[in-house]
Amino acid sequence: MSIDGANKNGGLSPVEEIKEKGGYLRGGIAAGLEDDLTGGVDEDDQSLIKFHGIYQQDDRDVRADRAARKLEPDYSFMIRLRVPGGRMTPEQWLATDFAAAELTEAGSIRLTTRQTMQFHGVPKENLRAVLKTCARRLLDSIAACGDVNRNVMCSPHAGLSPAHKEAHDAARKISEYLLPRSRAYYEIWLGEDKLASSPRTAPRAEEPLYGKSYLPRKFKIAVAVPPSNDVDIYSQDVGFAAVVRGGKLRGFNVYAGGGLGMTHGDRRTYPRLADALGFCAPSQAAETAWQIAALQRDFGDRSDRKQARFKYTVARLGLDFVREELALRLGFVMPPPEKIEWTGRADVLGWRETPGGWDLGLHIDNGRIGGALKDALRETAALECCEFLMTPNQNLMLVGVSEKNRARVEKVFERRGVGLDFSGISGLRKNAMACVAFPTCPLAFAESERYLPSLVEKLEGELAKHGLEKDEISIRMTGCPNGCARPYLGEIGLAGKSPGRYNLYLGAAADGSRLSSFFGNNMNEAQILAALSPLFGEYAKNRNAGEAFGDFLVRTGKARAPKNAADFHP
Ligand code: SRM
Ligand code: SF4
Repeated sequence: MSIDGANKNGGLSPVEEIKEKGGYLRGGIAAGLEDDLTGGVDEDDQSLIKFHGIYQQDDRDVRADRAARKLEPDYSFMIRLRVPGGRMTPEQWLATDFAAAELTEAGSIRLTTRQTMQFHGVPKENLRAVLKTCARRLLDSIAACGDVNRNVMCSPHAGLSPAHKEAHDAARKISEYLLPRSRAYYEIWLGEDKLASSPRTAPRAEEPLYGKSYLPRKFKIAVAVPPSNDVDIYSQDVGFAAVVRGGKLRGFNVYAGGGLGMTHGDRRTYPRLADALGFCAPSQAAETAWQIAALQRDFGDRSDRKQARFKYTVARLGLDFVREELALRLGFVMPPPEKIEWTGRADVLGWRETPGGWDLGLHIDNGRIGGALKDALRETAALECCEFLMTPNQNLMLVGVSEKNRARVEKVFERRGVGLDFSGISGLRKNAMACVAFPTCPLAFAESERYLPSLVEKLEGELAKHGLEKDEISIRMTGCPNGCARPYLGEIGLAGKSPGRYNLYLGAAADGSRLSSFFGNNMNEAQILAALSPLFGEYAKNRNAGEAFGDFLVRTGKARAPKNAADFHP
């Protein structure tokens, strides 16, 4: 089977050629770093540099003004780290805090929806320094972006039970197993000698999984530990859900073909939930992930990047084909998935006692860490009294704090004026997520991170009229339909259409097992409030006991449970 086997619709997409000619992710990146006539890098290298976890961006707030003054856009770079399962040591946290403070223009850290962090505003001349700072603490950004397997997510709390710990081990193993083998990252960023360190010359040996052209598109994997579906397992290209019996990990249910990105006005694109493929033992998880990625490598569409995600491959080939092909590659037929149950996706906020000590769940508004909060976290890290866990909800957990250290942590936060009592936060704010969007994201049509908090405040006013302040309702906003904050899995989802305007999606299941569907087109704030307020009122009056908002909307016919691509478009 050839690596470009899926190219039957005509020419390869331009990115395919860039990858093919890139010499295993090297291209002209190293030379481009030396070019001080521009703050950016060559166009082809902008594609290749992503595989190193780096995006070239420009400040969109000043783009028009600079263009009018005939200046180059205000280029800088975003670096996204690879942190499987979101776990960091205090030493690692300190390194990233230092890098953000000293080596970036933004100065802040941005936790992402896939349990890692980004640095925004890294000038070209500081890229190496940031990556070297991280490397000293065994952190890297390899494959955090690009057409490869991305950061592997895992229900964050490794210390809750032995099964949680095993799930984390599996996530780490999958991440390592599916890493690109090219030494390009070490050569370009860390100064490793090319000849000395790259004795392997045969192409397939350099990249046994990916080959010269890597995957047709990004590829995402998560490991969940039920009953929490915090990782949104059905949105992943491949999901592993831990099957735990008698406190022991028996294995994983395997899901495949999820993904959320779509394009306004293109009905061939749509969000899709992953299907259950079967069950595998813990020892089979990494190989299963590898073989599913290999299947996508061989059958994914390399001619049209809008159809290249694995979800479209699964939809095109059918689940039976995927199962049979996978069995051939794995050498065994997966037994059927086992029974598991989901209860929700939210993080536990505040202090809670666990077998490994005290945990502190911190609500972080849209994952942005700066100012006093950043200072408090740095001082806490310096105490070396806990692990730092980034959650799939853009929050942070400090875990494994002893009784004595709990008082020290509290003092740090008190001194910095950062509250630790989250009981006053509304259920909506607690379950709110926004993608980055402006000013850094080149694909944003509308604000997201900078706007959601004020919209939530207005919606809180509406909820209060009906006594719903404490009800856990999820709201997720993105600045475009790509779905980076998983909006189509929010009970209320908003996807940016143009400045100040959003498409509204409603009716997802609170446990992430059902997508929302299209509800309203190109709505401004007043229209969004006018659409949601009466629904809140009806929910307060007519819901069944314990019924979640999304379920209520679908049961009462206010929102549709989506059946096909048309349900996501106006
Ligand atoms: Fe995303 C592209 C930010 C999670 C679907 N995403 C981007 C870029 C890199 C824009 C670009 O291509 O130049 C954004 C950078 C903005 C910035 O300035 O930082 C961006 N995505 C993010 C993050 C930081 C959002 C956040 O607020 O946390 C998340 C980083 C995750 C990570 O750590 O790896 C992020 N992106 C997601 C998710 C959610 C997930 O993976 O759980 C999705 C939907 C799930 C999926 O992949 O189907 C997502 N991002 C996309 C897409 C649409 C892909 C598609 O299938 O069509 C794009 C655009 C693309 O790939 O062409 C995109
Ligand atoms: Fe950018 Fe769109 Fe992703 Fe938001 S959803 S970060 S606007 S690509």
